[in-house]
Amino acid sequence: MHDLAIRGGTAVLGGAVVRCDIGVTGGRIAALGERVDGATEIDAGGLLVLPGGVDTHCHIEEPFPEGGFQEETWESASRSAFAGGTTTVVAHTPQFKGGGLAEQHQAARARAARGMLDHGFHQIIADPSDAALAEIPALVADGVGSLKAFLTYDALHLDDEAFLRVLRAARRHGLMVHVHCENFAAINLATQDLLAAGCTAPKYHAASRPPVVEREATARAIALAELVGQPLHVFHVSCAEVAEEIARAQARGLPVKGETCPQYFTLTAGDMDRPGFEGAKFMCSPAPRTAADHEGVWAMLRRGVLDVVTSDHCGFSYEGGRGKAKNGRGASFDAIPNGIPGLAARLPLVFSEGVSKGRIDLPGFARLVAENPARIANLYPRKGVIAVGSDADLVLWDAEREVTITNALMQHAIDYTPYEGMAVTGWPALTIRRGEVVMRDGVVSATPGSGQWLPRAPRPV
Ligand code: DUC
Ligand code: ZN
Ligand code: ZN
Repeated sequence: MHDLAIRGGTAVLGGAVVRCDIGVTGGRIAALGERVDGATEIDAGGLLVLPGGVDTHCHIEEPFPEGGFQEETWESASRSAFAGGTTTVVAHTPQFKGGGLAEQHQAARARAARGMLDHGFHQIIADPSDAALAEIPALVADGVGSLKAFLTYDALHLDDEAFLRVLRAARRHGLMVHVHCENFAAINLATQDLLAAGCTAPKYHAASRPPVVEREATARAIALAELVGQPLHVFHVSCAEVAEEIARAQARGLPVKGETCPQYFTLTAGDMDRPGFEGAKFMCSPAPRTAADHEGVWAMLRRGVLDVVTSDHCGFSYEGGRGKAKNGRGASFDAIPNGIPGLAARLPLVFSEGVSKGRIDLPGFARLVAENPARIANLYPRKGVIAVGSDADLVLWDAEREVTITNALMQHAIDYTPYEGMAVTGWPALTIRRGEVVMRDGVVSATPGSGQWLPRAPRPV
């Protein structure tokens, strides 16, 4: 007799789709079989049973260099994640130029401990001074398994020497490097030209950073990682032209992988050309591309060149002092915060555009949103899979349910969703985190403070 039995569902496990009961004891999957009994039983008849979503690219309650924090707190992000079937996230700890790592790391852990999501952190390195790099062993001992490098953004960007220092440090300590690839100088020059020509509206965000800006930085990041012998994970690949650089590296046998996000197969640069200031709601970097690029992204997902879909959840409300219009509704595109919320929408969008439209199969879906992110974050097999011994993180999924996305359904702290009005087929009915029902029919019930820190082991060096 298990603590919990999930009975009569159709589970996606072991690369197959099988009728199977699941027994949960002590928060872990303890049995998979035809007939499993539990002190509590959940009827999953007519539903799919999927591994809980693992979102390895989120920005939650991050502090800004100028002071203050992002609006999305760990508690609101947890609600949003559970509403959308995600149970584990890896978020970011900042480093400010001239600043250290340990204090920020401990503060980020304290904030995350107030939420309900199981979580880890990527440590952003914005200033790889000797002093900062000397702090890495203590972070590794505490379970930080990865570094994050930005090749653009004023406050964060690394030049080649600085990026090489990050790659070398990661190699020394067995850490993964995740990288935001866009050419900083090219964006700066294009932005100056656009502003001088009076082109200030949100839609010019896309013009300031076309695909070649992303492709060049991706090729450069790969080459520098090859030089150092360091595995690399390219974040938020926006189109096939960029993914081709990853494919070429993979064909040469290099340990380079790539992720994409739902915005790159649902939104376009045209969304930033909506009337007035509305386009700001769709501004993220890299910029959304074209409808044709959506198909290119799917082709790269099917080829396995890109094998992870995360949200890059980074919410800024439309209204308010920390939001998109913080510099006014007439602000030029370079003065509008970059980022869109997507934690809750991720699984429904990948399922609907992927499985419901016949682009990928169910095991492929589970790999993209759960197993592969867990693998790249070194959380597998504790997370990302339905298997005996794994944490009982599960989503009971109604594959037939048709839903029109609204902001209220997202349950985040942000006052809009870029996916408002989109129709999806497939929706989470119930989310289970470590054996506890944390969302049923849209009602989130987890207790704040119940999320667990997930220490991530370094890879052997
Ligand atoms: N781009 C990023 O690189 N990070 C957060 C949000 C965004 O749009
Ligand atoms: Zn980024
Ligand atoms: Zn990001």
